[in-house]
Amino acid sequence: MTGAAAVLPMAGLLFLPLLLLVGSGSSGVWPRPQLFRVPQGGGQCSLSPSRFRFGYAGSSAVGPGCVVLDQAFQRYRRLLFPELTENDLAWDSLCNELLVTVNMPGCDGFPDMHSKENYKLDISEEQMLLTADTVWGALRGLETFSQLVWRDDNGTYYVNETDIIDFPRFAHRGLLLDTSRHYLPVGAILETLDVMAYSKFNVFHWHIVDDPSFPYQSIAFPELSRKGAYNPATHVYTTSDVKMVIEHARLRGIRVISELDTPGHTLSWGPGAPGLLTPCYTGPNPSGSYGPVNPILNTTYQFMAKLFAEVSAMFPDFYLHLGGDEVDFTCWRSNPDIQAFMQKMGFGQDYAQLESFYIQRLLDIVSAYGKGYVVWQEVFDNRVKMKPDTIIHVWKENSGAYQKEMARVTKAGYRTLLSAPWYLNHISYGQDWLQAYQVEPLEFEGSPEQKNLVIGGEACMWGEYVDVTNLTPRLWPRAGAVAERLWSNATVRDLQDAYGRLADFRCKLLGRGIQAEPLFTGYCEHEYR
Ligand code: CP6
Repeated sequence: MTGAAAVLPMAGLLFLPLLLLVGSGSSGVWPRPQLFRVPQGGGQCSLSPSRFRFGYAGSSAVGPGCVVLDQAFQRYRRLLFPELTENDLAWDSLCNELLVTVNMPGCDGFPDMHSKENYKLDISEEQMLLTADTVWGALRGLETFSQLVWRDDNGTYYVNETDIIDFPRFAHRGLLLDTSRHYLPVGAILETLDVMAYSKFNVFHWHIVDDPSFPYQSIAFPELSRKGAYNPATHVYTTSDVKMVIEHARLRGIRVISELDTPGHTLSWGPGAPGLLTPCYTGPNPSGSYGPVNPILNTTYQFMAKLFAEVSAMFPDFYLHLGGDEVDFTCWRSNPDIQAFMQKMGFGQDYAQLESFYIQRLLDIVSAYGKGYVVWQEVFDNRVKMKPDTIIHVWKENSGAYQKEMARVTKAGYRTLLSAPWYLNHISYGQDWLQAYQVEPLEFEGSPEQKNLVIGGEACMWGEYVDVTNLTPRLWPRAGAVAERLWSNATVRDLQDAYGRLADFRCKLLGRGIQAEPLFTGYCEHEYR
């Protein structure tokens, strides 16, 4: 038996009567490349850990000194040969060098929505070549290469003869972490970015603040975290923490999109920003509790302008996520000043119009800083006037209605991101990765032009029941199911094949020190701690 358990009886646990066979560990790449050719009777070639090198090809537009690749070479050497010691036997082999060619110059920038991530791997006994248009594509190719290398029972490393041409199906392949319901130490975020790179995710959506706590340490408004963080000394993200996360992500070809969700989900802002939130009323008197951001005050917009100026400069990505979800109108409704404003504006009893009034002003503020924005679907549902390049994030999962929402959003000409079927915080007994895997993001009624507006999706890890103790096993390997759906060809849907490769990917994660949970019964060739 090789790899994970060889045979998997699924009796009773699944609606699918599958008998799953795990392929040889060496052919498993997760997510599956677009074009993957293993020649008939193809050979295999040995690698000497102490001799092995990554090198820049002479024709490459980037070379030594390119930090993104120099550091990636070091990381992948360690991942490939974790037990490398000075005494390792060295031997000559033509597979002791992977030559990398990058066609376009540039190592210092940030990946963006339009970055090309395509690459080509030619592995034969004559040569090993990785070619990519950009350093970001080269990173994807290095990851694939690292998954092609395997070890026999004697501990010798091999790579099989292979041709791979690969590129992502969707440009935006995101993972949301919620650092408000529970604080996540920076180390846990950095580890998550590592595993995102292993599975070719390219967007970290940082839902950094919310009702329960405000861990973002603002320079302009330090009171926000001083009064709103769980612990203002320890449970905060300082500017240097944020910069560290952004650089760690950049070196892995991952964009960081921050979300400061307003006008709802802002209770933790209240103590540090007096006057920002709406006072709720019981009858004629303030009740002492607070609701969403107060949208009728000029001071609110002055505050937002200053805060978002800071956030726009802090996070280099073109896009900010502005939230806009789940605004509870009860408090607004109870407040006499808000009622009077509604009358004055002619909004009647339609509080969605008040929400739109707020969001439109916020969008104008952020646009003036030269940023684009992503918003949750309610902003579209409530007919807020938006720039045509706004991205609508579909999250409501009620009874399969998300397909209808995708149709409506794209029919209106907006680009869209899908998260509704991908809540990793939801768990159930059994193999719930299968549901996430079987989603087809383009399965809704619409023209080809509409389908083109689906730029990808995000797996979400909402934090109500998740902190650093259970984050990693709850994320991995389940998030991998979403990663493959967003990277690989739409035709890659074979559950039997996916099971084998995902179980194998999980074993590779254990080998890399990541506490990924098992899919089902079985074992890994090397049991790791
Ligand atoms: N927090 C915020 C949440 C959710 C949303 N926004 C959420 C609600 C219900 C489900 C999943 C997530 N926890 N700020 C909605 C986008 Cl099922």
